[in-house]
Amino acid sequence: MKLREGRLINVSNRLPVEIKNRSGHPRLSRSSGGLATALDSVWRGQHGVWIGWAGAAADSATADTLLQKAARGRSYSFKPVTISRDEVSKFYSGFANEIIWPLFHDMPSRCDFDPEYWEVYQRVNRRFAQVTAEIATAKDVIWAHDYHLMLMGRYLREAGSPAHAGFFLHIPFPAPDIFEKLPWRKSILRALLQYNLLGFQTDRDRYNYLSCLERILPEATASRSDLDNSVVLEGRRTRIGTFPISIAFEEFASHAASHEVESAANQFRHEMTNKFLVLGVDRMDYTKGIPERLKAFRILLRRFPELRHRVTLLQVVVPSREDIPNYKELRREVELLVSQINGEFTEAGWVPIHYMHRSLTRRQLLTYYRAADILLVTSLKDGMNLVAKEFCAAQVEECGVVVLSEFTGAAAELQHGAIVINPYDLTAIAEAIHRACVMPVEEKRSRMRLLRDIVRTYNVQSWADAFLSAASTAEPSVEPKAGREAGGSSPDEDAGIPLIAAGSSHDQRIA
Ligand code: GDG
Repeated sequence: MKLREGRLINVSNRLPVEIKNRSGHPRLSRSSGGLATALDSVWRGQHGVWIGWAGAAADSATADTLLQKAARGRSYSFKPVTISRDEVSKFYSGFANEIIWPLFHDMPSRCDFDPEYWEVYQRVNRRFAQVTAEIATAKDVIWAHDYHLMLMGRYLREAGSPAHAGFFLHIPFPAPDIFEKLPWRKSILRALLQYNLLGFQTDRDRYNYLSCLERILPEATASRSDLDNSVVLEGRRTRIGTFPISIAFEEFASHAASHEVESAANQFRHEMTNKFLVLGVDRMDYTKGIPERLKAFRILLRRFPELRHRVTLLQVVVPSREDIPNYKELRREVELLVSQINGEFTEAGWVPIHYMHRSLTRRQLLTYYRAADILLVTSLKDGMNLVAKEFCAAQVEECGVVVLSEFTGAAAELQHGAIVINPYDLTAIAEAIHRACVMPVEEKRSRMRLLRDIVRTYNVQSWADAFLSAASTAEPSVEPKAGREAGGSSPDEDAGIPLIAAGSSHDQRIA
């Protein structure tokens, strides 16, 4: 969708390009991570401005020139927000990644509720809002992304921004018993209601948000109908919807079908000489369940000795957030497990786990997606998991199997084509891998065709269109509609109500 009038002002913590210092000189590079990958492809052709942090090496003079260069050939320009080193440590590493990230992934014991982080989080959110409000007009639509910017809606209102403003949360929203541990829970719930539209990955996240309002902010009233769901606080209405993010299916599929990827995949399979290639691709993050996956693989090799020599796990782990202590410990744990398992099982001509700790090029990634027999996703909690969707797009021969954690957002859409597992149940993961190894080829194909149909139909463009269309029509401020109050309903009453979802419940089964 292209906005008929006005511009799209996209705001995220990071821009899709980053300025890095190389040999003492600032240089442009692409940002990594799910958000940048997903968004950069939908923005092509959309007139507007992308606001965000351009990286630690960006002083304002250099940043402007390099960002102008990066915008050449794009339909939108970049506008940087300056964040000091101290702010990066307390806003980004601190509040966002040592409080909100673990809490929203149901891991409160990993949180460091340092009050200073909260001070800096407010300050940086206010700065993002100021930079945005300076350029936003009433015809523009502001789209803010993710847990770094939950307060920005409030500061946009305070700065008098007239533009429609939507917010999309890329990570899960926790249930009230978890969320209420947050010392600043009310401020965050109130600030989110200053946006005109709130988007979540799954219905479960949206129900959790509504349940948190019901318990913590009962003055907010929710009204529901078959087509819409909104919350009114102090005369301002916010629409709430489910918008499962996706990928640029055709782009992944056609690149995977290219001659260069096909021959690289054939070459790789030839070198591996094994029958079954199991693939894992994740950022080094404790939410991705990497130790659980490795332990499950060890159980597989112990319980099904006939698979030894015939199955290999290729685990790609992309370095992430390396200055946060939890992440350093995780790397040690993962590498110890890899060496223990390889030490226990390796024999002449066969190493059970091939472990890569680095970032791959898109071509390498597609080569592994195409060459693999099984994709293994064992996230303990995951907003969506784009890797699962990318794997399906790249499976042009349609015979790979997806083993998928039930705690990913992707499971809501892909459950009928994937083998769904509980990532805490290591035996069940091992059995699922075994089942995928012995699955008849007809079943593999019918499952993969279903998965590919879903991802092709509900792609990143349809996700962006659905969100933008809802954001640009959300009313800035109206009186409450007649309807039931949030305080008067139980969470169960919400179940099954379809909202403004972009294909949130694809009730399709294997043919
Ligand atoms: C967050 C949420 C949500 C991975 N390794 C390489 C590489 N990647 C790319 C993949 C994919 C992306 O990174 C990872 O996306 P995920 O969705 O799997 O996970 P997060 O980074 O945690 O993303 C998540 C997402 O936001 C979007 O809303 O789904 O739940 O946590 O695109 O392809 N890319 C390259 N080399 C690699 O080695 N080039």
